[in-house]
Amino acid sequence: MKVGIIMGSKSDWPTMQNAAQMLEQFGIAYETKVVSAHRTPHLLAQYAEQACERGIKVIIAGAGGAAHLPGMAAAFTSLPVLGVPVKSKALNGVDSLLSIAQMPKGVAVGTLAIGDPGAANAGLLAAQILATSDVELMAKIDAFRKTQTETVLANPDPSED
Ligand code: RP5
Repeated sequence: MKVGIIMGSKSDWPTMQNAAQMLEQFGIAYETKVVSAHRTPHLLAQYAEQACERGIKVIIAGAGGAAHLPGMAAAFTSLPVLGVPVKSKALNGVDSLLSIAQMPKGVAVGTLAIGDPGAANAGLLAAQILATSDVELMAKIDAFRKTQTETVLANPDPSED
């Protein structure tokens, strides 16, 4: 497994599956697991501490509300941690975003956008990180971006299907 996708609750999966789909698109091996900073704190410590020796290169961590999972995962490992703020019912994910983004100096979390686009981009960014030491993967990402650009340029009229 190259990427570990963790999330605070099973209820985060509809959002976090966007990260998994992006990794699948590039043929990157990943694992998924519910790991909660608050409900299973010892499991979180164990997961993050063992991730590097298990061969994980990047951790994607999604959580909503008082979203401490990405920051606490980053506290237990030197691997890059990408945080996805999951949309919360009460505050639409602004609480999640601020909880993840405002890390103190010295412990880094790469914070993505709230919800589905953020999860998809976490998968894409994880792929880009892995591609820095994988020429074939970099070529796949270049091709993905080229297709995306060509699709936009080929469909300039917004009123057409
Ligand atoms: C967070 O609390 C989880 O990441 C989730 O986004 C939120 C709600 O969890 P559930 O009550 O749905 O399990 O820890």
